[in-house]
Amino acid sequence: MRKHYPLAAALLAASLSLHAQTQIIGGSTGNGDFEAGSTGWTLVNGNQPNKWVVSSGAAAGFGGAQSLYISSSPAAPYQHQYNTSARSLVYAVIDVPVPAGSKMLWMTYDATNVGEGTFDPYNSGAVTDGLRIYHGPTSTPVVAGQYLNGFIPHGFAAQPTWVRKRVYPVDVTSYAGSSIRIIFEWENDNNGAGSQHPVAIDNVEFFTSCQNATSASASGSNVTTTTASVGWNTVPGATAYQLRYRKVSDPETAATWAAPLTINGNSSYYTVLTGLEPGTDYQVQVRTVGTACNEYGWPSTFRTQVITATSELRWEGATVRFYPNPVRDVLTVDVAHAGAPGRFRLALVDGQGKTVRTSVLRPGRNEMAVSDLPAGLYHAVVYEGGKARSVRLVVAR
Ligand SMILES: [Ca+2]
Ligand SMILES: [Ca+2]
Repeated sequence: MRKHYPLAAALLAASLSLHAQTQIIGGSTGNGDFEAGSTGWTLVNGNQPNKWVVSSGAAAGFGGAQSLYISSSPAAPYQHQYNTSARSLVYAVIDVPVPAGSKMLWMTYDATNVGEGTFDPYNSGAVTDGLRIYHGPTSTPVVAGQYLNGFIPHGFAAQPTWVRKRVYPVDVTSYAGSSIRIIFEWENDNNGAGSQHPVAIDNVEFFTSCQNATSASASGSNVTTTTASVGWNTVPGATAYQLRYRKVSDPETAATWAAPLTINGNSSYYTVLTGLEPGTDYQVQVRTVGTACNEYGWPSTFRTQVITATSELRWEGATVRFYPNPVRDVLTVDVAHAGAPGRFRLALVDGQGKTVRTSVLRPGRNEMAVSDLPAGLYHAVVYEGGKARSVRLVVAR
């Protein structure tokens, strides 16, 4: 039985500037955008019925003319669909050079996958038709139809639209000066269940940094609607720390990103950002001054709290909370109840009565991307057996 230690993901816009992190692969460099076909990648498909291909047929939303995706088509044109009754286990592999002196490596990529199952950070086996990502030495054997062992996976399903993903950093100290193998795994079972489309990936970017302990972060009570207390670990020999931040949606020319804050003193370990926008995703990075390595550490993201109201449904011992309302990009649905998983189903219905989203609600936190929906009034309808309750939800642009 494989043991999975999944990694969390968040939005990230890639960046490259003087003394920034080092971008190893991205855009046409290393064919991270798949515009040069599968050059630089090894597709390990064997005789599996659902295969990795690099072609032009993926669901709209990828960059350029091609992306990497799963297809059951035996020959071109490759449809972006899979055979849900034929088990497949296939890999797309890239060996990434790691510069000497590197300590951390992280990856960002665009992806979409409906498949089957919902990624569960505590049980990644819940993804029955989905993507997982592994890393290991370049000697790692990769064989279609055979499981990998012992590597750290990250993966997901149930994402119908393209989103930017970020994989938490990997300690690459032992790979510095050589290469690390990154492995994208697609697996589907043969239960006949699963929804089109399967996974597609584009715009893969890898970054490294010689920084290790200086990753900045802010979370929980350290973040309010307009402020964030950002902390980091101190580094021996540093005379100061520089911190830059921006809204994830901001360009790299944003003033708070182009001109970092300087916090003097070796023992400084936090600063408070003010004037932030409520309900907004921010990205933050920190680096040292006065040390041999002055690259930024791996970036983290945080979301300021929302001011807008929470809408809530309550009945028979259960609470279903929707927020923010109005919502722009991602609707969060928190479910508290003592019933079985999958007790509730959610449908999002537009003003014309058309169902535009459906989902099975898990106990705990659920997220639904709504950034592609037109602005307007919707009803979030929660079903339990034959019963339904709804709240009014505003999608704002
Ligand atoms: Ca592309
Ligand atoms: Ca399935």
